[in-house]
Formats: sequence, structure tokens, C-alpha cells
Amino acid sequence: MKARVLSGIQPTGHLHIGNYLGALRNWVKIQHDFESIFCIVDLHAITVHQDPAALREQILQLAGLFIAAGIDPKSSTMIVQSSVAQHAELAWMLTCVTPLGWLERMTQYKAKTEAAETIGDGLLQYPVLMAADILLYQAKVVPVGEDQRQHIELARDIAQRFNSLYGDTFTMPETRLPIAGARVMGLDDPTKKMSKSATGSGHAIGLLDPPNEIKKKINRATTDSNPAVDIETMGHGVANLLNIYQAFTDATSEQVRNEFAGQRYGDVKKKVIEAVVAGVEPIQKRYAEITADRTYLNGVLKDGAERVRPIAESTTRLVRERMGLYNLS
Ligand code: AQP
Repeated sequence: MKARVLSGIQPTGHLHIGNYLGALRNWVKIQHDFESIFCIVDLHAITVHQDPAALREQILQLAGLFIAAGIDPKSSTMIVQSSVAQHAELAWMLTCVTPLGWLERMTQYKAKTEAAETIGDGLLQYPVLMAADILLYQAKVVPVGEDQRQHIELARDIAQRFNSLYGDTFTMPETRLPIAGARVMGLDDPTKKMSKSATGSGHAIGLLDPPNEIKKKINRATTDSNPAVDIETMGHGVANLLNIYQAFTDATSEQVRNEFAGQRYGDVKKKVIEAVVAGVEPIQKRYAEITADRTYLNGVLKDGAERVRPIAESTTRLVRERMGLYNLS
């Protein structure tokens, strides 16, 4: 029997190449080695306010993008988180075994609440819901970008705590990072990770950006004060461009270092532009076709929810039993 893999993306706006290289592309690569479940995490999305009409639309668009990027809905299961009620149910049960201090330490929580005027409880609970997504399906492998590593560690801690309190119940999940592209940085400020919610037109490359837009953004990307690539002393901006190139071309870091050492930034950027455009163009072509067929997309998501519901029911039944809650016989 294949081990189970689970991961998710929030339908919170335009996916960027960080989401693609850190998560989606890795899913596509490993999907057939596992029993794969890929999740559109709409309950996570509402931890910050979303316009309802836009959210509804973004859920279907994200489903289209999963398929356009190469997720095969016949062999992999695609679900919308809120359509399987047990995600929220298990999250509550796990909340009750999670010490508050564990959640207050999460760097993403701290970063997201720094600028916010009012902080919804959902932002604090976000990693518990994520633990529930993973543990509900007893997933062994969780392919994510580097920024989510701390959340997976927390999911392990929660699983361990539950298992020691109530007996062996949950499989221990493991983080799976891509070789390159695990942490793509903003083009305008390479000290910050590329992010959907960041403003500024030069920050992120959208997966659906047209080639001329990609060219413009990469040409404006921050480099450093050297005249050409110096592998030993290069700044974060240059390292970020090489990382993006490596991820899109599947080269090794040694190949990239040899190829770019001593090259002028104009030439470097030209190659990065070519690699990114070649990587996203096929996705963009398929995307338009797929998202036009709403009946097909809704069918895939309905089928996905039906496939996983028995697993979700079986885990929550076990958890209810372990915790002494009432199970209807
Ligand atoms: N910059 C990144 N580099 C590599 N991987 C990244 N991921 C996100 N940003 C990068 C990975 O993408 C997956 C889905 O992310 P998400 O949409 O669930 O949430 P996020 O991490 O909060 O994404 P954003 O783009 O940064 O959104 P906002 O701005 O809303 O916070 C995850 O596997 C993540 O690691």
C-alpha cells in the first residue's frame, strides 16, 4: 500500500512562482509515488477577511490551476477543505490538547499579527487546523515550502501529545521540501519571502503573468553592487534569481554556479526570464481551457470529497472514542 501524502494551498489570490516551486510543482512530481490528497484550504483562507464572491471564484480557479499545473485528478484526490466537515471537527479536538504557548510562538502568527489592528482567533488557531488537515488522513508526507516547516513540526508535536494522552492514534507526518525553490524571495526585497498578500507590482511573479510582465519584473529585480555574479559574496537578490533558475531548469546547484559565475546581471536575468516563461507557459495554456469548464471542475471536487469522506469519518470516530466522546452506534 502506498503511503499517503497531503498538502494544501489557500485560495487567497493569485498564486506566485513561490507557491508553485515550493509546493504545487513538488506535488505534481511526487503524486504518483503516494496516495495523494491535495486540498484547497478555504477554511484557512477565512482566517483573514475574504470577499465571499471573490473567494468562491478563487476556489474554482485554484482547482483549475492544480490541474493545469499537472495534478491528475484521476489518480490524485482534490478536495475543498470545507466540504469535508471533519477538518473543522478534528481541529476543535486538537485545539483542546494544544498548549496556548505553542501557538503563540509560531513565526507566521507573529508576522501576520504584527501589522493587524484586530487579530482574529482564527489566525492563532491556523496551525491547529493545519495539523487537523494532515492528521485527519494519517498523512505520512507533507510537501510544502520552507515557511511551513514550523507548522508541520507543530503538527507532529500535537500528534505526539495526543498519542501519549490517549494512546497511539495518529501517524507522524514528515516535511518534504523541494531541492530548489523551497523559499523564493520577493524580487523587490529579497530579505522577505515572496507572498500573495504583499503589495507592490515588482514583488511577486504570478503563475499566470504574461511573458512581458515576467520580463519586466525580473529586469527590475534587486541584485547587488557587484558588476557581475560573484558566487562567494553574492547578495540575497542574486542568490534568489539563481535559485529560481535552478528550480525551473532542474539543474544542480553546482551546474548553476558554474553557469553563472562571472556573468553580468543583464545576461543572468535574460536566462532567468527564459526559464520562468518556459516553465509557466504550458500551465497558462491549459489553465484557460480547464477553468472554462465549471461543470468538470465542480465534478472533480465533489468526487474528491466523496473519496476522502470515509477516511475522515473513520479518523474522527476513532478520536471520539479515544477521548471518551459519544459515538452514535
Ligand atoms: N515564497 C515562497 N517560496 C516557496 N514556497 C512558498 N509557499 C508560499 N510562499 C512560498 C508555499 O506555498 C504553499 C501554499 O501557501 P499558502 O497559500 O497556503 O499560504 P502562504 O504560505 O501563506 O502563501 P503566501 O503566498 O505567502 O500567502 P500570504 O501572503 O497570504 O501569506 C505552502 O506550501 C507554502 O510553503
